[in-house]
Amino acid sequence: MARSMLQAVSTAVFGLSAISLPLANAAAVSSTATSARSQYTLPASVQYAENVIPNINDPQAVDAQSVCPGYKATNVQNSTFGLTATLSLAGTPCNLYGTDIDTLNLTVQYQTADRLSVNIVPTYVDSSNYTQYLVRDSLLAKPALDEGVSETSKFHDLSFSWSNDPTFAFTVQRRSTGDVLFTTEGSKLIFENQFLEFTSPLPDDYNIYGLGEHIHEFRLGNNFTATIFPADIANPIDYNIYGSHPFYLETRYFEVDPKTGNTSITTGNATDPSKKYESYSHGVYLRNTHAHEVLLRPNRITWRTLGGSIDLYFYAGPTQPAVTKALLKSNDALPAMQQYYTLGYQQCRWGYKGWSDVEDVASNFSKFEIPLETLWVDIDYLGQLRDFQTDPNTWSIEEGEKFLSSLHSKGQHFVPIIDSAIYIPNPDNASDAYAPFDRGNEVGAFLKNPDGSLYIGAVWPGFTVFPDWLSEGAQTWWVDEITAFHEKVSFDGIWIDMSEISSFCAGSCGSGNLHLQPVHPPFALPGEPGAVVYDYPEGFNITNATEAASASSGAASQSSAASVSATTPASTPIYRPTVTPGVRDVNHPAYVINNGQGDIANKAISPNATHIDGTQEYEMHNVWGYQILNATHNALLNIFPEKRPFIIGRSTFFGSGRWAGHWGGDNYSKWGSMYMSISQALSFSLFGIPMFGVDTCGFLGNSDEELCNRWMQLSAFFPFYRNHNTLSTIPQEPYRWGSVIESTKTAMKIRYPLLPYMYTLLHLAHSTGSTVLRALSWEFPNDPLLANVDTQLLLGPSILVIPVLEPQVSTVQGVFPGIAEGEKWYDWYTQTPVSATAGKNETIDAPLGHIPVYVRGGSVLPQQEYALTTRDARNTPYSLITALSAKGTAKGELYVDDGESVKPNATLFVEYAAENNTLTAVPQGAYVEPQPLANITVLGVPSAPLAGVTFNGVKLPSSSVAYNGTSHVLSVTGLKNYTAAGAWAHKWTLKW
Ligand code: MIG
Repeated sequence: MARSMLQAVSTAVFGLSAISLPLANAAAVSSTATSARSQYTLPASVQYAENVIPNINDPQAVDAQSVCPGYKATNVQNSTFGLTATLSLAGTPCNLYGTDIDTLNLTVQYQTADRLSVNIVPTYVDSSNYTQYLVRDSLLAKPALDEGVSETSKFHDLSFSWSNDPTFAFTVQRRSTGDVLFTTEGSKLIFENQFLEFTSPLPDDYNIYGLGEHIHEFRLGNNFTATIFPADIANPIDYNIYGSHPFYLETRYFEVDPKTGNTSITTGNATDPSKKYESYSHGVYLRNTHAHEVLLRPNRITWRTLGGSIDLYFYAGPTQPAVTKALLKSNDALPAMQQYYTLGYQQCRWGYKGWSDVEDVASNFSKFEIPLETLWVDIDYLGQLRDFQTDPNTWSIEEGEKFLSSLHSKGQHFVPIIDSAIYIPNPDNASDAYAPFDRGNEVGAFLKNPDGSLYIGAVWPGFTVFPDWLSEGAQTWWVDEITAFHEKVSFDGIWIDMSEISSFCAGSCGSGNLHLQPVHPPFALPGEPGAVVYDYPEGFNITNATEAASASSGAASQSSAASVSATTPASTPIYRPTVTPGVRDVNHPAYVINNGQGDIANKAISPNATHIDGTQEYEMHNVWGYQILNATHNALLNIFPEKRPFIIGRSTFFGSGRWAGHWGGDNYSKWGSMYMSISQALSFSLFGIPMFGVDTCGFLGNSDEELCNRWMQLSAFFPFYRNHNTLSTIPQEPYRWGSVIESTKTAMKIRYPLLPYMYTLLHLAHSTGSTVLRALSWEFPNDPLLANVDTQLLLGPSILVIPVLEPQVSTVQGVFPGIAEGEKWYDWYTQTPVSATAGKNETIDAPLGHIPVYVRGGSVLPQQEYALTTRDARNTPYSLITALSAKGTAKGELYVDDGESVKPNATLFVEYAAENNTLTAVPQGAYVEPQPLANITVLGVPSAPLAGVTFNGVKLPSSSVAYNGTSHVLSVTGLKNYTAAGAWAHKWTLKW
């Protein structure tokens, strides 16, 4: 019989020694306004369940392929749109990591011309022996069969075949190339109640991207285990972090025979400049909410889940944009349209102590004339760290009201954090009342233990309960609480944290212990004794030798002193769970995933926490963060029915983008974190969450001038642009260092003018599934050399950024994609073409304060002027940059609306096209944009326009036209008079 986790934990932590719970040392007690007595600190051991060894690292782990029987298909029925069959266990059950399920239903559907689904579920899904959770369609959209498509498979680019020799296997092929995309041929299908496995060979050096959420290079490589299980953990390389995105994009490069046009597959990066290549991309999505992991090994991919079903979708592409668009559309996962203001600069930190602190921050931004759009506050503002109440002393409602109305009047915005866990008051202390808990509890809003009692974990405020999003009560309660809170604090958006869902103790550690409330977390907070932050970025020892020396001696003496911080006791024996056939043990699944936190109950609520419908966190953990974003979206719509909700959430699932954006979580003030931010952003482009950014200048550890200088510039090209910092570290707002003020303005003088372009990209992402930040390999799919590039990025199709990602350098290496095919790149600053060699890493000048940015020839970029808020920027005239391709052509587009409405009553879409020395703008739509057009700059004009320049047939005065014969830049100014009704009120033509 499995050990009860609840019991194991409470024995370990409180059991017989409950009375000897350590009293917190006075300094380690966080300030709690009303607590007269000393606060209890939870013991460190409370954080850990078992000491486990992940299967992938366990020499004793048995390979399911070697002992399990596989299945045989019978009763195969070809249907109009695919086939169905029964799969029966082909031998004695192996019961290796669960109980083998003897009969399965297979359903294959050619759902659309470019999508194939393979679905395998137990025949008796509801049998009490085989509790096998199938994802509800009401929870997560399910791609549907499009009956409008041809009934025969011959028009589909994907083909499905199967065999029974020696056991059931299936193969998905790309018909147009004959390429096998996925095949389980030669392996067995393993389908147990707590373990599923299917595996396919892959080409040499395959190129796979996605499978989030991890901190890893963009191209995942061929020796990586992508564990998919949300964890509250600072950004460890290669381990699972906050979100779940069980999707991958695979790109295969083929060599094209110049004579025959035939293709043959090549390996990832093998290129020969004399040869031509082309690529095909496809996507694979597993719709499964269980903990799982995907093993990327040389020439093989293996999926393992801890339950559920095989609900697989293959997307034919054959390009990345085609895969992403089809994926997002078919899963109802097109990203939310954001309000315009959310593209402005955002400032946050953990450690603003009151309204007066944030007032100071706001006034410093205006004093130094740095754009500030949105101020964020962290848990500091929460009264006793409890949601929906503010600290009455330094964060009074009255003072907040005054401050926020003045902030709003300046066109600025405010976003507070809301934590996922809800404080549960001390029943023995009448003054500890907490009404949000009572109201939620009354309507059954919280998760339970299997015995029906409340599941009580611990987070910031002390012991807490956790919303059960499957209960109707939780949904309405959450909306009501947020709505009521907005009446006190008029926020503009919401930041959702700790939604993995995190808990600082394993098991329901608060059960029976509420009299100790409020309790301190079982570890020291940053800055508390033993956790003083002495860390600085690499290079700090060179730029700030004296401070670096004193920090390192501080660090040394701290680490030699007895540390308050908790670690798993090394002496705890490793626990290897075993299988009892017929028994489902959610607390100790026999297959141990490679979770960065160890046991799946560590730093998270336990798998046996139970929902209203009987499902448990075991099968729902991966979507807790997805559900809170849905509920929060509903709350914001309740408050602002007409406005697009602005939410940034920490834990996401594939599809969360329809409600929220995401930030990269607890990164480090280190150069490596800045580098990884590019891969993170590109991955989230694939997951349909373009509203992405990371904690600029770094969250954990102290930042420094050089790192912050470079990072403020890089993040300026990410849709979500926020600087955030942990408690007790040195301040890192951009105005803290002279050179950072300058570099920030330099970058913002590119970002703010480009906001119309960025907003258009977001709109296109929202309406079509295209991406905002792009990998070079997506825009230039025929160059295998780009498959790995994650040190550069593209903002839309037209802006190339090559950032410096290391300290103490004044140059950066970068490649200019497409040169071999005649692509032209213009330096943003000089507006002149770059001379670059195809496939070569060029050395580019990049002294501190300069971020290399390039415009792609063939682009028309709509711009407005730089201003300190987006409101002011939107009230400035437009201009256009037209960067001509080598052929003298260019195109571009602009989307405009009121910037906030859920359903704008009018929109405007402008298309630009240039050829033969003529640029036209063709508007469509009823939205009235009053701003005129001031200037047009054309880059790459070979010779002076001798016949002059005309605008709509009217010859412009020579004072309006300047041509530079050296730079080949044509500047047309003074157009306001011709466009007084608005830049895009009518179609117009410029000829030169
Ligand atoms: O574990 O609210 O990722 O951005 O500053 C710390 C305090 C809890 C984690 C978030 C971080 C935030 C911090 N929170």
